[in-house]
Amino acid sequence: MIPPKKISKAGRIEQYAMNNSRAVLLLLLVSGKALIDATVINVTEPTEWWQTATLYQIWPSSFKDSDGDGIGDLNGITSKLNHLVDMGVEVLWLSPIYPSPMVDSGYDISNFVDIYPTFGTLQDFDYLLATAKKLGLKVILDYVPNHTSDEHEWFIKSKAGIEPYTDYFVWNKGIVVNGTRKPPNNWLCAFNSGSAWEWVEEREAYYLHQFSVHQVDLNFLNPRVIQETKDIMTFWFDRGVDGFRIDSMPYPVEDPSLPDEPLSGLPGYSETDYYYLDHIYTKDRIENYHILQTWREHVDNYTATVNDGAIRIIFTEAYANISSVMKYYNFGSNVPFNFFFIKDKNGIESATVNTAIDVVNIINTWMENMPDGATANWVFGNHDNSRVATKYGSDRIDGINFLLYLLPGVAVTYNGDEIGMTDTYLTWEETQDPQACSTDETRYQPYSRDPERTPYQWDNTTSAGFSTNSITKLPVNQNYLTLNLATEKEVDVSHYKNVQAAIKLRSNEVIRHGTLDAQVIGESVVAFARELDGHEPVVVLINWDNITSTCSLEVFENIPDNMKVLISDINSGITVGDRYTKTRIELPAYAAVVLQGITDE
Ligand SMILES: *[C@@H]1O[C@H](CO)[C@@H](O)[C@H](O)[C@H]1NC(C)=O
Ligand SMILES: *[C@@H]1O[C@H](CO)[C@@H](O)[C@H](O)[C@H]1NC(C)=O
Ligand SMILES: *[C@@H]1O[C@H](CO)[C@@H](O)[C@H](O)[C@H]1NC(C)=O
Ligand SMILES: *[C@@H]1O[C@H](CO)[C@@H](O)[C@H](O)[C@H]1NC(C)=O
Ligand SMILES: *[C@@H]1O[C@H](CO)[C@@H](O)[C@H](O)[C@H]1NC(C)=O
Ligand SMILES: *[C@@H]1O[C@H](CO)[C@@H](O)[C@H](O)[C@H]1NC(C)=O
Ligand SMILES: *[C@@H]1O[C@H](CO)[C@@H](O)[C@H](O)[C@H]1NC(C)=O
Ligand SMILES: [Ca+2]
Ligand SMILES: [Ca+2]
Repeated sequence: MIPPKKISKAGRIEQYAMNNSRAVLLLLLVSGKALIDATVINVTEPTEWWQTATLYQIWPSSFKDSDGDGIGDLNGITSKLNHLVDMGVEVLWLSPIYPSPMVDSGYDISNFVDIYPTFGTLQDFDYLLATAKKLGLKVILDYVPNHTSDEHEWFIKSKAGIEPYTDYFVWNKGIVVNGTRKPPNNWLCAFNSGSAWEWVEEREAYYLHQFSVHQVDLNFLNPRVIQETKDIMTFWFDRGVDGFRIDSMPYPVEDPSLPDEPLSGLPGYSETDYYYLDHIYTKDRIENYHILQTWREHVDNYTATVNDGAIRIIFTEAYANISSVMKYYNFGSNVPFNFFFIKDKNGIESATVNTAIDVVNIINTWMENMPDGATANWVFGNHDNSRVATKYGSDRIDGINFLLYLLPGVAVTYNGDEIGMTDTYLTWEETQDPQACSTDETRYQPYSRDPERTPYQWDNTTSAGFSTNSITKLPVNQNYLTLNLATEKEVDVSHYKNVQAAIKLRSNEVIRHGTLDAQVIGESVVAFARELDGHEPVVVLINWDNITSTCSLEVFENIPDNMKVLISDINSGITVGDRYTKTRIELPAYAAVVLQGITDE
């Protein structure tokens, strides 16, 4: 879950068309942007499995359809778990699989302890889990705590005033002004449709919904609600999951005194638009961190009770500023997702990633703000944002994957990005995302998340091998005949083979815990060195711009004079095994390479 998109879905390829380094320099001077001081950053030696994990996000309705109804399902996922093993990933993260009226793609849950029938049954889930364990994969579920579907039994009973559900949600009688009843304050819901309060005649009160009117906010000040959330986690741990990715951490708790929120002053928003207000009483509240801490304690208590030596993890999602995000580390999140390659510093606008300097700044800002000993992580795409190939351009796919897999810490991949899948164009009639459907034919595109949610492209057969049905829930991208996994496995060089090679390199001690030194070198080359005493260093170079760039590795300490190519971007013309002297490396436009030092010979 993500706050609604702002007016434009900026950050797409046109933003990156800057192909003249002079223009870049000029732009930098004008905007006053500068490179954060480069320093060599120490990386703590990992002691637990998750600290170097590769996390693979599966969007269940579009991964693999096992029964030909055109919709992905659990048995389909199970049948394709070998793909994760082949790729080299270690952890599977499933986006919501729970029963839901599907008002918001399953993020509106009507039962937290069952499976959406279209996806399968609890038995199918157990089989998926058992198969995953056999293959050595860990499994993480999405957990969506802040609200329930308005069809959830708790809400139905709460509306009717049946105990103990009466106070499971945030109810308020509102205020009467000149004989007319009004909501208690000016809070707006995030779907740009006005008030966050909805009147229920049966209960003679308003309920709070920070998102759609069908997503009812739970009352986290009620200890019973907290207990319910713990019981839900226990239910899935008992079945064998390894942890949770908790959705939208900034939203569970609001200020209980319900004060009006101030105007944001942002231009271009009408009174009913979410960004018309500054959400100081409904987002990023300190109480959310305390709830996270309770969940952490619950998870650790569970582990202590079953005493099986397993390590259970909590990853958290929060689009917020860097200090708010970093704080989740201190309150029990193993890894708060790093979205700064996706969203800007406030977590609202698209990230600015125009230049090599932007890239290096995002890396160093994260590393330098992390608490001591914490584990970094990198995210370039997900179900809420444009695909990497579309956002960064197809010329940069391999370079982005080198960043993702060879920077220290956890790498998070969204299914399909490993083969360079692109956003799919959908007509207004084909569009299903409620965030887009609530707009109109003339402006739905920037709001729609369907383009990044179309079926996985397995091969060149019917529906890209996703389904035996030629009609699928979301349409298959027409480029599947050439862009698919089978083809990428068959040819000698492909994005997929490079991903496999990069993931393989993660078991090298240098990548596991070598130091990190990230800098811009040459005209516009994103460069980072990973070094560890007693091991050959690894250097990654990504020419960010559309010009040939010549660079030298002398800025890095202790790099040997000669380097060889371990992995090279498929369009670069550079061959694996090629050698370079460190003082002069010429990189074609957009080329990306992974180099390793050669000291003997
Ligand atoms: C990194 O570790 C080295 C060796 O332990 C130490 O000398 C150096 O001060 C550390 N650097 C930072 C930035 O902590
Ligand atoms: C209440 O109604 C009176 C008379 O119509 C009007 O002058 C006043 O502004 C109203 N107050 C509010 C708070 O709307
Ligand atoms: C609350 O619901 C909205 C809408 O689904 C979501 O975006 C937000 O992140 C949710 N918060 C939590 C904590 O689940
Ligand atoms: C964890 O267990 C301890 C000791 O049994 C207990 O005091 C504490 O309340 C538990 N915490 C949670 C979040 O359940
Ligand atoms: C980050 O967000 C928090 C919570 O909204 C706010 O209190 C803090 O001032 C912000 N920090 C910065 C540096 O903008
Ligand atoms: C379809 O894929 C197979 C295997 O990947 C390949 O051998 C065949 O040539 C492809 N056919 C077409 C029409 O692209
Ligand atoms: C890169 O530059 C070449 C030659 O100037 C041009 O043909 C090509 O379209 C450019 N590519 C991009 C992605 O801007
Ligand atoms: Ca199906
Ligand atoms: Ca809430």
